[in-house]
Amino acid sequence: MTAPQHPYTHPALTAADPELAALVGAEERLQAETLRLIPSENYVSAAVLEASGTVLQNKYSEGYPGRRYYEGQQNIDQVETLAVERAKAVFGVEHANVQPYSGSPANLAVHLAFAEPGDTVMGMALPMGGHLTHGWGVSATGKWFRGVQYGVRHDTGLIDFDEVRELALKERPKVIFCGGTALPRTIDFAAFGEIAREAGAVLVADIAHIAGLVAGGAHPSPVPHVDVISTTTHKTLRGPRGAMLMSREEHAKALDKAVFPGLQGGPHNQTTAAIAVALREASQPSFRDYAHAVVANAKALAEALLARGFDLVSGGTDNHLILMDLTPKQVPGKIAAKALDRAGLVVNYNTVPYDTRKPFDPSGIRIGTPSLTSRGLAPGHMTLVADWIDRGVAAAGKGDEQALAAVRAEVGDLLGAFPAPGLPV
Ligand code: DSN
Repeated sequence: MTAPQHPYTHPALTAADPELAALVGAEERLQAETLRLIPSENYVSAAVLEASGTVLQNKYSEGYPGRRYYEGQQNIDQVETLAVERAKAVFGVEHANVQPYSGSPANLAVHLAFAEPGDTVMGMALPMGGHLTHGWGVSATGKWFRGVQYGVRHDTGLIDFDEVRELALKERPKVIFCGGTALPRTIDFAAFGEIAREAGAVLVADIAHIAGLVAGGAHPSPVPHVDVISTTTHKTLRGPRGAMLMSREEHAKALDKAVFPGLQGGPHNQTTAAIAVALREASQPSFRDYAHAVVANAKALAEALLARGFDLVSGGTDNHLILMDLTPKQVPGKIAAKALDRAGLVVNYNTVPYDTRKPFDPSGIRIGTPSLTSRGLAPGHMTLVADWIDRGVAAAGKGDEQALAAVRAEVGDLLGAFPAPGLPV
């Protein structure tokens, strides 16, 4: 049987497994032809993609460079050391561990390093914009530890630091997390730092969403204010799916022990290599331009959405992310997200603070500008994007499939002029 023809080039895969190759090709087309607005997604460069698909994945390397439980580490030790040194340079930290498999294991390792089962940990509540792994009840971090949670103010959509301080002093958590997954505003690391010191807690900044903005100087760095930095590497940082933990030297041992042997076995060396490549890219002047462009695009998009009557949580954005409450438009988030998907605009439905609807059928959608910025779209294009979202949400309310198809055609026309990094088209 001959493999099906398609314009994408994975010759070995196509020959060995045409069915799977066809799915990869279809995903490549989807990522090329749609406007990807999920704020935690991006396009990695061809170099990052290549690094993550290398023979480095054949090697077991439990331990750390120079202290492994397997031989044959002549190259792997250098790969990991490169990644570690680049992380230290890009973020200005004393210690970096590049082995966590992703953000959730990284955050569980933080718990393991600084708390005992049953101890109190504090984080932002998931429906307020926090993350599952900051002590939310359904996560291991909320089942094995006692999670106490802060939120945002109902009237402003902003963190109430009086509430955070009061809760921290009352509950005396071992660990406090700041950061989250649906926070459109600058995180005030200094304010959290003061509170954590007063409460005697280890402060962890989870910068997964904004790591690329921090690296590129488009968001203040947490380094002077926090004890530990946790981040994924695949969001605004534009690396492979992975994670890092960073800290001052005093916490290095505890974090390293928690990652291996506390939680994980052998690191994914191909991912470590791709993290090293992404960090090299993040140290270039062009990455600073990208990071600032992500924010400029988000601000322009927020302005254009506000002008079209959309209700944005906190009234706008300071970073890459916009959280839209669609209640005034009388279209539930899930229905809007699914309609926008049919219109070629890929978003995710999301709870908004104080949501009266359920997490699986919430009031909002969450959008962001990392992917479209990586394709080269500029603030001047954001009126068009806002217009498509506006027409898409209106069409969702009316079940107007023709209007959605019209938007999809326009999206395809524009994106044809902005090839996506890393895709073979
Ligand atoms: N799911 C990630 C996000 O989309 O923000 C966080 O885990």
